[in-house]
Amino acid sequence: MPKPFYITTPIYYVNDRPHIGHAYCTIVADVIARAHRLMGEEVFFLTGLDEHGQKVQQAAQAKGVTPQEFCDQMAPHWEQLWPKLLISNNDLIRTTQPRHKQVVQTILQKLYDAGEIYTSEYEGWYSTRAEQFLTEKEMGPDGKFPAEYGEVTRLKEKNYFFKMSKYQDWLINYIRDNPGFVYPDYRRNEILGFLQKPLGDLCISRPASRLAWGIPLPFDAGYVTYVWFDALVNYVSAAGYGSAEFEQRWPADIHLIGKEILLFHAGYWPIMLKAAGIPLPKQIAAHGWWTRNGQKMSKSVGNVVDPVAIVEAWGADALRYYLLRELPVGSDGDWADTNFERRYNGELANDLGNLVNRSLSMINRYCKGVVPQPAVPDPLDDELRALAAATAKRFPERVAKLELNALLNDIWDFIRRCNQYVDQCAPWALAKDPSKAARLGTVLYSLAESCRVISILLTPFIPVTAEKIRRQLAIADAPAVLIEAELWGMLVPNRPLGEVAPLFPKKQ
Ligand code: ME8
Repeated sequence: MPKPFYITTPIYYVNDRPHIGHAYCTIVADVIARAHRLMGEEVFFLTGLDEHGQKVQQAAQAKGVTPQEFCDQMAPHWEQLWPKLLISNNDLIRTTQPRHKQVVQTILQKLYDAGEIYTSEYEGWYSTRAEQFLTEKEMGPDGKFPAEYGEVTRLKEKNYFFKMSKYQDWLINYIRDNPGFVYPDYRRNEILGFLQKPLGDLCISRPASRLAWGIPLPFDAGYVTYVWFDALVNYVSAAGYGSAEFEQRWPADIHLIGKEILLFHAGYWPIMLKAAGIPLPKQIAAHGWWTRNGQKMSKSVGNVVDPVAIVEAWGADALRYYLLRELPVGSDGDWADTNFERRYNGELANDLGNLVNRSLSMINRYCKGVVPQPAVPDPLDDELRALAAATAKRFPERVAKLELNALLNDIWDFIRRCNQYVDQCAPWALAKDPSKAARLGTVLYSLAESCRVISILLTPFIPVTAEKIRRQLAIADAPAVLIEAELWGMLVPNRPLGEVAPLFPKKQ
């Protein structure tokens, strides 16, 4: 079996309620996963939940339940969200699962045995919120730590440290020599800039007396594993580290993450893997942040966009479309309700919805609902056909470069060209003249073929709508495959259409 295309999202903190930012990352990963499936590849798409650490322990205490009970109560908020967003993940890892704990302990033991871990007495500033020791690097010019670290206290502890600093030069060279490793380019420059300063060794333990909710160190039961060390390992534990399956799946092709956790993924993680003798993932891709009407989303401000509310009001496809069309992967975006509605009404309902609806309705009206037989094409048909093929041909390269919003722009250029073609060819006028029957058949066939091509190209982005188009064309029995978008003439003439219905009801 060939190696599957392996893509991951971050594992989200189980104690949060999912909002549009989490939905965004998982939807982008889903579009990439579906695009690779459409290209005929086997895909392993992983998401998951980060369940250890102080925040969970504290939240559970406040609720009077055990941390495990707390996680089990919170996990369904996440597990139930993904199907609503049409997420096609193959696995969902929870860091409290035995399969994960075992692998974390195996890797820790391996590093310990290899002399990559040592103990040291450490005194420093500690942020409970960030669950990390802070140094002067994090301190602001006013001598205070930024508010995002919450309460910072002085701690003196014996802890275990991972010898990260000795790999710093290796990492810098690796990132320089592998320009595609960190995406986009400006994030690669950011991490290289960051690596100008010494990384230091990583404190990978927390005394169990202070924090019990974590994976015990295999070589010292008095300590649990630092939550980030635990969390990053999910990418290999879910892939079945230690089994034959792992050799098949690993390395991951893309770790998709938000820009704020770049250092963990492009700094700590490659070093952990290198030290453990595990190959590196091929790419760390960092996306940007969504704000709402220019403001950072936060529960206290009350401006959080709830993905479930959007799905209930507009449908999952509309949400997926907006998030992907609005910005390139990497850029920040601003959620503006008016903008969402404008794209829904203008691009989904008008451009796409009308094209499919009027094309197929005309086949109903003028051809008794049967796909017409095309006759000799004229230059307008040739042009439409060439644009369809060119759009489909560009698809793999766009996906490989994560140019998903540019890919949607390409598809919409084609959709708009099709609408223009309708106006130029005016089938309603041709229908009035019996001598133009052959031309009418050709025009309507070209339109039905265009709808077929569009349904394939849109499958990763708006899978429900793509399927609806295919049902209306009566071709939903066969799965969409990209190669068929490059071929013109796949629709069999003289076959009846399915039931034709509007794709996107207009909303005011
Ligand atoms: O960091 N805009 O989990 P997390 C866009 N458990 N994306 C956003 C966003 C926003 N406003 N807010 C969150 C953690 N995200 C760790 C990860 S991985 C080994 C451990 C997305 O629940 C974005 O992808 O805080 C970000 O990286 C992720 O949610 C963080 O989720």
